[in-house]
Amino acid sequence: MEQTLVLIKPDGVQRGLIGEITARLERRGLKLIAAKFMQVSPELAEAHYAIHKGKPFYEGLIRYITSSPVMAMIWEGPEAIAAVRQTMGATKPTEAAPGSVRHDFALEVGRNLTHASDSPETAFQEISLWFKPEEIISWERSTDPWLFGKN
Ligand code: DAT
Ligand code: MG
Repeated sequence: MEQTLVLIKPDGVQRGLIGEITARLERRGLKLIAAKFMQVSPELAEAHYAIHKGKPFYEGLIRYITSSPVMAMIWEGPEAIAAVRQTMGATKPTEAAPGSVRHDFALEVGRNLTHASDSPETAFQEISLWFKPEEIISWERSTDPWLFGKN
């Protein structure tokens, strides 16, 4: 079972879209295993976006993610990494598939509402960067067999 880090960025929080976005993940069948509402420090932002350091949008990206609180979560499920990125849509909202979060609620790449891990390696790194092991809850959901069943 995969786990993936999801952030609802400051624009999502400010615009009152926490419920809308998490509802889509819940409705799809993904399972929430950790969540915290937090102000991101410059140190955490820089570690999270280290791969983008030096790019023209890097400084603005750090300012954006630290500008106001975020909702950080870990979601679990079969192919959770691909599933969540599909639910969020392409990085540039005008290229995001209709029905995706970024298509339905965003216009600009600099205000694209969410972050989601893009591979098993980055998911592992990002989960350990954002959450302590004791903040992650392994739990039995009564609907798991109806969502995670293989035939
Ligand atoms: P994603 O968030 O879809 O994984 P990414 O990892 O390529 O996208 O980039 C991280 C964030 O950086 C992205 O959500 C928004 C910002 N970003 C990426 N490309 C950008 C660009 N060309 N101009 C402005 N911001 C950009
Ligand atoms: Mg990315």
